[in-house]
Amino acid sequence: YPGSKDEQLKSLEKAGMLYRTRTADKGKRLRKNWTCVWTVLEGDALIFFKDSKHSSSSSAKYPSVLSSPEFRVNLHGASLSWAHKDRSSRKNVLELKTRDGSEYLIQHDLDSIASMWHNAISNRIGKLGID
Ligand code: I3P
Repeated sequence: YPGSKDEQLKSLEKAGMLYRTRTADKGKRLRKNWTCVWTVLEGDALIFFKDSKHSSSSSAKYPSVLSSPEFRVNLHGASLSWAHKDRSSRKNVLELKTRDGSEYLIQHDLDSIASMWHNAISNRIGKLGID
C-alpha cells in the first residue's frame, strides 16, 4: 500500500544503459572488460543484462529478448563511491564493492546520468543497511 517500504523501494527503481566492468570476483583481481549493458536497480539488487542490442529503444524495464540476467549484484552491505582517477582513464566512474569481495566499475559519459546512478544506488544501499 502507498507509503509502505515496498512502495518506497519501487518508486526508486531505475533502469538504463551503462558501461560496466568487473574488476574483482570474490577478492580475485580480474582484467577489465568494459561492456555496455542494460542495468536495472531493483529491490536489493543491481542487475546487469548481457545483451544490450535491443534494450535501449525498449520502454520495457526488462527487454523481452533477454532470458536471464548476466549478473545480479547483491547490494546488502555493499559500498559505492566515485572511483579514484587511478582506477580508470574514463570519466564519471563509480566503484561498487560488494560484501563478498567483488568489485565493479560503472560509468557513463554524461555527468547527470552518472550522478543519477550514484544517488540511486547509494540511496538504496543506505535503505537496505538500516534493516
Ligand atoms: C585495458 C583496457 C581498459 C583500461 C585498462 C587497460 O587494457 O584498455 O579499457 O581501462 O586500464 O589495462 P586491455 O584491453 O589490454 O585489458 P580504462 O578504460 O578504465 O582506463 P588499467 O590497466 O589502467 O585499468
